[in-house]
Amino acid sequence: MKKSKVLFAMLAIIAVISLVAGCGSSEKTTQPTTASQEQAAGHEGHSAAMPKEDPMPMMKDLDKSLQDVVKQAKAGQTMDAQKSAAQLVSTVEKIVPHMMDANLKDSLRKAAGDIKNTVNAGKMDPSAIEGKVKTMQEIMKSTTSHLQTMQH
Ligand SMILES: [Cu+2]
Repeated sequence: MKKSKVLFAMLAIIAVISLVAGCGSSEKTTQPTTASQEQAAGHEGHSAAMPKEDPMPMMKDLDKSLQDVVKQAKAGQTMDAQKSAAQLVSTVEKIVPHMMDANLKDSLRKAAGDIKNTVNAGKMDPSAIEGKVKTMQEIMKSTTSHLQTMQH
């Protein structure tokens, strides 16, 4: 009888300890949430219509997709280049809602679309996309400085 009581007490203690530990860890996970909520509030400051995301990491994704397209086109990896070009266009669509310059929006969409169409048409020689890639890079530079004029 005594032994089982001791065992029960130990189990109870273990239960309490794990409960306390559980509480501690859940408190920790709530902290990043409040931090991102603050960021979202700051973002809403410049336009409530925009998605609550930072477009700067998307610009990095865009640059990576562009580099992938060039690399894969040079290597003759048609399927991969087409996938990267599709990625390029979908990233542009995520960035566009953050832009407040209609002409720049159009230029960015057109430049990405041109690259996608060229790659999809199977024109894989570097000379076919070289000029379009340069144009895209110029517009990306303008887009980055345009986005930097806003608070994100
Ligand atoms: Cu924005």
